[in-house]
Amino acid sequence: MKRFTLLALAGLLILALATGLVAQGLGTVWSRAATIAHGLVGLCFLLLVPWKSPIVSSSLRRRRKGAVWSIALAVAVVATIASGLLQMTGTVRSIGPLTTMQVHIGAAVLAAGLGVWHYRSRPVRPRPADLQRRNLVRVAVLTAGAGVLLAGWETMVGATGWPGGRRRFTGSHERGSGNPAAMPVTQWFTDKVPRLDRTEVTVAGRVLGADDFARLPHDTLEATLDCTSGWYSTQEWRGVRLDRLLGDVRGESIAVRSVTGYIRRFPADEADRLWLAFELGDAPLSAGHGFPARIVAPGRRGFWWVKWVDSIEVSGVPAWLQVPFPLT
Ligand SMILES: Nc1nc2c(c(=O)[nH]1)N[C@H]1C(S)=C(S)[C@@H](COP(=O)(O)O)O[C@H]1N2
Ligand SMILES: [Mo]
Repeated sequence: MKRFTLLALAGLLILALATGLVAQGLGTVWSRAATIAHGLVGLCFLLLVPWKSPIVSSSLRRRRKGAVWSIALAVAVVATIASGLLQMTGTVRSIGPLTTMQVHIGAAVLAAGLGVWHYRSRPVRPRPADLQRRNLVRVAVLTAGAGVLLAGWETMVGATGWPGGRRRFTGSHERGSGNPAAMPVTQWFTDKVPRLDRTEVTVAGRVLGADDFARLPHDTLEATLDCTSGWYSTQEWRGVRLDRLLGDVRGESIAVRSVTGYIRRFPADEADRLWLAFELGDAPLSAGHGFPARIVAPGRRGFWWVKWVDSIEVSGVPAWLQVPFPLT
């Protein structure tokens, strides 16, 4: 069981990161699947504690080198799982300056780094023989056990009436829907809210002003912005659909750049599903929410909803040729 436990923990760490990234990267049904898988993986860690504990005690007794880092890894894993379970309940919005989800992600990144170090200093190399029947049965039992725990936790969250019972399939909690003033203002990493007075946006090389935009057909749509920091807000947005702005899109992607330099590339064939919005809830956008214009990208996570749009350009660079998550 020792060898199985160590291999399983390494595999779980990889799976936890992969499912977490998919859950956070997508705003569609794939995020739902990944979020459930992510929960199962997290609880598998807990189920392995009884088998990992004796391994930990014996190496602590032998005073193996790097014990401090191993303890740090254990703390990071516990913090990751605890904040994940807490996020599900919706009872604690923030811990210090960070949202519960941000604590979860921060602890997970730490655990991943320490986990890689831990594995390299005590490697257990997987072998084809590890795929023996007994281990496959163990994986099945572990998964089933995690399923029972997950269902139990969900049932408890529902029964207590905690806000988590109403969370979205991405794990995000509702904030200020239908009330723009109560909707959080969030930046990805480093951007600051700029106070702009100009209303021009460069579209395919042409500088368009408020009058130009007013002449174009507008849509009012209800759309949900779902931020990876763990909240979502459904609002009424008003703006111009990108295919009406750009006409026939001849290129691979639509690059939307913010005044701040923040940039996202959308696949060219999505022009009829993206909006350049000027209004939120019947009023011009506030500075915080992207004045004069921002992207509304239904079904895409919040970090795609570029604020303070400076330019929209069709480009020959494919949309997949960009980091999946912005770096600044
Ligand atoms: N230019 C720019 N646009 C941005 C961001 C940013 O940091 N810079 N953050 C994104 C993220 S992570 C989210 S969740 C939404 C938040 O929109 P809001 O502040 O209107 O709620 O804006 C997105 N647009
Ligand atoms: Mo976000």
